Amino acid sequence: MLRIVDSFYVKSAVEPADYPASAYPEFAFAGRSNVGKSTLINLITNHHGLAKTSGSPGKTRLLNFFLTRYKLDDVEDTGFLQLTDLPGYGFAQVSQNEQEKWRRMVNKYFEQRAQLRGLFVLVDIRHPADKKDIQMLEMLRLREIDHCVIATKADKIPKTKQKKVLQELSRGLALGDVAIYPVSALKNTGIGKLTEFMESRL
Ligand SMILES: Nc1nc2c(ncn2[C@@H]2O[C@H](COP(=O)(O)OP(=O)(O)O)[C@@H](O)[C@H]2O)c(=O)[nH]1
Ligand SMILES: [Mg+2]
Repeated sequence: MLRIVDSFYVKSAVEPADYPASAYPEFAFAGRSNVGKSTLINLITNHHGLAKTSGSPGKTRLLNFFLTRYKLDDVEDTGFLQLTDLPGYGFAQVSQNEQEKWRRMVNKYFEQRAQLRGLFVLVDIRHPADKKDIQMLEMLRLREIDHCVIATKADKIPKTKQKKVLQELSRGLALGDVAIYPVSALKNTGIGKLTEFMESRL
């Protein structure tokens, strides 16, 4: 089992020339503003306050890079991987110009980040499939970037209804074979699926 034991904020960047130069395997988190990206990064690194949460939603318009050290308990191995908090999308009051900047920044990242091993696309378990999320998933499919979907804030939906809600979301997002996992940062449930995803792609 993969366990993150150390984590640091490295830097924020827009242009590829400013990305951290290290070539460690990298995983990125995408989703609408306020969906829970920063909270999830803090939880899987077990480092509260590592990624800034909430406060001013939509204001984080940079790629935020984190370096972590992990341990694989079963084989007593250790190594480094990087996590990237992608700028949130889908804020209504954001101008056309800002949206274009966002698109350019994320496209460059997908195009140029050679060590990118996979994406976590976060969606709020309470909301039906959303156009912006569908567009993000489309982008990943076209670029053949490995990904799974994380349904956040699972604590907001009773356990008995989750299966049905996830099926509907999967259909609405046209996921096909792509997995969707419920996670609650509040209750600390479902995190194992994220670490499994990363471990299998190191
Ligand atoms: N109930 C609940 N709230 C959550 C969960 N994850 C995040 N939140 C809340 O959602 C808000 C936005 O979270 P944040 O991580 O800043 O979202 P980001 O904009 O995607 O980085 C914060 O108020 C969090 O406390 C969760 O699993 N359950
Ligand atoms: Mg955030």
